[in-house]
Amino acid sequence: MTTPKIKLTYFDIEGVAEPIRLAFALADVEFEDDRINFSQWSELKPKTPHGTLPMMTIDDGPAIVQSQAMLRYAASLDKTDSLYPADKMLEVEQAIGLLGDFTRAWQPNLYLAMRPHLFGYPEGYSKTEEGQAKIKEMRENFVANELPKWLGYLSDMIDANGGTFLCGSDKPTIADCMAVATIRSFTKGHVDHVDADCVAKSNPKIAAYVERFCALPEVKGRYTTGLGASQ
Ligand SMILES: N[C@@H](CCC(=O)N[C@@H](CS)C(=O)NCC(=O)O)C(=O)O
Repeated sequence: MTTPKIKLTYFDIEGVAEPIRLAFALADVEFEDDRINFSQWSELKPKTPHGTLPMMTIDDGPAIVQSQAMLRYAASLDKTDSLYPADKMLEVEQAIGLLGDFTRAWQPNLYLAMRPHLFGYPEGYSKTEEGQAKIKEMRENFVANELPKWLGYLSDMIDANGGTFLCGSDKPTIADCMAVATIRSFTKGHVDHVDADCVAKSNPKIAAYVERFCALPEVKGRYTTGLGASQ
């Protein structure tokens, strides 16, 4: 089978496209990493199926959306079949489900600042004194009281599955691609009131896991900030 021509369009951030990019890197699959800026986005948004990115085309075919679909597609192109082995389906899906819960638990802390109307607050709320205090309190509370719980679930999973990656092998799966992107998003120092060392302080085993993943030859040198950047 010849490798299809793949174009992945997303913003110039890691976000929900990064697990897909990592999976392509691990599977040694070439793709066009199309990163757009926000002025390009206002023109493109109405032309996308759901008004969101990432978006993918395969052999110039119709637009495909939903990052999770693309992540599993990337795994299907892995000739070594290690990114999503059939005999690890339950482990991989459990880990991906857990990461979805973790992200959903964190999202209000992020989006209250960006989209306050979703939470019943007026536009511009995050610029007010009250809004700023609320966001600070929520994020600090999450880092102190919620983050350790989610990182603990992940490190328990790694421990129960042999101590290297989430799903029990010396090779990463798409669950690890998603986990590393999710965890790294807390460690780049770009979110107000979230210290870049919060993961390392809260759960050193998880910090070591991210470093281990980022030391893989296919990933090494990829990052300049956050956990894994020293690899
Ligand atoms: N469930 C979708 C979520 C897509 C999504 O919400 N994308 C955001 C960026 S992470 C977006 O396009 N935001 C820009 C906008 O809504 O205008 C996926 O995983 O692909």
